[in-house]
Amino acid sequence: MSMLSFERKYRVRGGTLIGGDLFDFWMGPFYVGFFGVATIFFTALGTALIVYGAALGPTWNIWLISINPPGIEHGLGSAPLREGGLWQVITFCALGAFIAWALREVEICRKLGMGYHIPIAFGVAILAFAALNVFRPMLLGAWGHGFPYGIMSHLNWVWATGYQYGNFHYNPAHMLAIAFFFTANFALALHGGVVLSASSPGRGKAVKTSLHEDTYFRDAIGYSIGPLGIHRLGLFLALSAAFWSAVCMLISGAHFYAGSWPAWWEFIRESITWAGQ
Ligand code: 07D
Ligand code: 07D
Repeated sequence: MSMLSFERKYRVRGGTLIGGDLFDFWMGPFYVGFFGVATIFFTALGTALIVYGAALGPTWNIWLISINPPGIEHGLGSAPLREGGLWQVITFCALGAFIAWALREVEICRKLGMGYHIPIAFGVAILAFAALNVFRPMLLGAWGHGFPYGIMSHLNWVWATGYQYGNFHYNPAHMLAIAFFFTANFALALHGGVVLSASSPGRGKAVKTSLHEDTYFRDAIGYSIGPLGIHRLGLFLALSAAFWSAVCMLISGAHFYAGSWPAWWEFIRESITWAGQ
């Protein structure tokens, strides 16, 4: 793909975290960098291992392929390749690829003199992944508590893990995470809606600006958070959703709370003024 005329201005050298200017160049539209090479390495190795795991059987059906974690009996030790060892190396590759990608984002931010909001946001997604397949298994004492890598099999894991704690909807951090996911969607719908309505006034009419957007919300609900504020709110809502998701899983297990989540709420029945009623 040819370089757009204005891109040359922004293709500045420097800002790398590692390797000096060794990989400080672009391939077509893509910045390479040390972490670009590292991402490709981990992704290629991880994908090759998934294909190898699939080749071991029993199916090539894309929906049913599953690379499973080791059995609980292997604890936190390393397992033979065919008994969960593959899952362990693939997990390492996945984390390597995610973290290298986040650091590549940091390098691009540094080149452009921007803040680090995007890598920080991706870092929260990585945290959620690590909560499921690194921190929680470590807290529970076995890699076997991680989720399997398969399109349908990872859904079975979510289902089974949820029912292990009775009704998972009663997990208070799961409630918070869901409320943040719903609110982030709500905020994006309002934001997308108001921007499109201001920029689509109808054929032949002048496009409106953010002053109209602000006025719309002041007229409707008495307050507008403003053009910068809506993006701060959006990022806060989205990151909170993933953060409380990580928390909801880290508190589910013998290290913190192993019972059923509905039963956890019993303390309210017993401790507040209406106890005994
Ligand atoms: C749209 C950005 C683009 C990303 C996409 C995902 C792969 C995997 C793997 C062939 C919003 C690309 C997918 C590279 C291919 C193989 C072996 C992001 C967008 C399009 N899930 N999950 C899906 C992952 C977990 C859950 C779909 C990944 C947890 C439920 C896709 C992870 C839990 C449902 C997928 C991960 C969980 C899904 C669509 C990692 C709790 C669905 C994802 C690395 C978070 C939905 C069949 C999407 C579905 C779905 C990928 C983790 C629950 C295959 C990569 C263990 C309940 N998940 N997932 O659009 O249709 O994300 O499943 O953590 O219903 Mg999942
Ligand atoms: C982990 C993904 C990280 C992704 C990364 C990047 C690539 C590259 C490349 C496209 C966290 C991957 C990138 C591979 C792709 C290209 C080119 C994101 C992750 C790093 N639940 N529940 C959640 C709801 C129930 C249960 C979270 C709703 C049941 C369990 C969220 C409902 C039971 C777990 C949520 C519902 C149950 C969860 C997921 C409704 C099952 C988790 C979002 C309406 C019987 C998971 C940290 C998330 C969690 C989780 C929502 C129902 C169990 C809050 C709306 C009652 C076991 N549920 N749930 O975490 O918290 O994203 O994970 O019923 O483990 Mg739940």
